[in-house]
Amino acid sequence: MLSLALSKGRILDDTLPLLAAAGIEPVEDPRSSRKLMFDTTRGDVRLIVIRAADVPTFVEHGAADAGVAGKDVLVEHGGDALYEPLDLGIAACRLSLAGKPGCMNVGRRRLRVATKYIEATRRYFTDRGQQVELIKLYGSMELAPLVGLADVIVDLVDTGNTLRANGLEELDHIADVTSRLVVNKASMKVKHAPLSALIADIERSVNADG
Ligand code: PRT
Ligand code: MG
Repeated sequence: MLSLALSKGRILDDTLPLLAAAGIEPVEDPRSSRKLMFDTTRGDVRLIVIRAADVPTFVEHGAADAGVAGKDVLVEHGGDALYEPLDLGIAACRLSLAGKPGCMNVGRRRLRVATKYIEATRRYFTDRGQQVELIKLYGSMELAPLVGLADVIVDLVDTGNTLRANGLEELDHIADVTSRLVVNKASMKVKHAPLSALIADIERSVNADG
């Protein structure tokens, strides 16, 4: 039995068609069910549906053999405990620095940066030799500059509509983000044949989709 961890929302929406093309369909629709575990049309593959940020943890501990997570989530999780054999090219967006016009002019004090992406943001400013004050948020980063909580934010941007709607502009493009297939290292040894076959099947779906 192989278990694959996915998260609700855009990752699930974009991953289900790739799995279907690989002959793996959940017997019940995880988008409408309240269940958290699903058998599939392939008897040896089971899906579990969890929070996006929890996918690396489940896979690292072997609670799932593999999973799909955004590169943003993987960078924050850190470490090298996971294999990352496949860029699925789905749920694409970019990590960007954004703020109100003129927001970078803070004189001699430190720039205050609000973000959910502490690791990526720390790396970005460290690379520039700039000392900043990091403010950890769990969502609605766009609000922070509007209410004086921060000078700038680091957040994911897709269409740019959310930034525009809040009067913010994109100041720098920090990184491109797509979702990756990640695999537990022990599973890769113990379940080598079925996991390699699953990875190859998903890779074919990704390439056919391109
Ligand atoms: O919902 P939950 O709190 O459990 O987790 P989550 O919010 O992280 O899950 P979800 O489903 O929203 O996102 C999962 C993954 O989708 C992220 O980890 C990214 O890898 C990827 N992804 C792709 C995005 C976006 N695009 C995206 N646009 N995640 C979030 N956004 C948000 C962004 O934070 C901002 O608020 O959408 C807004 C910007 O979108 P635009 O189109 O207005 O620019
Ligand atoms: Mg969400």
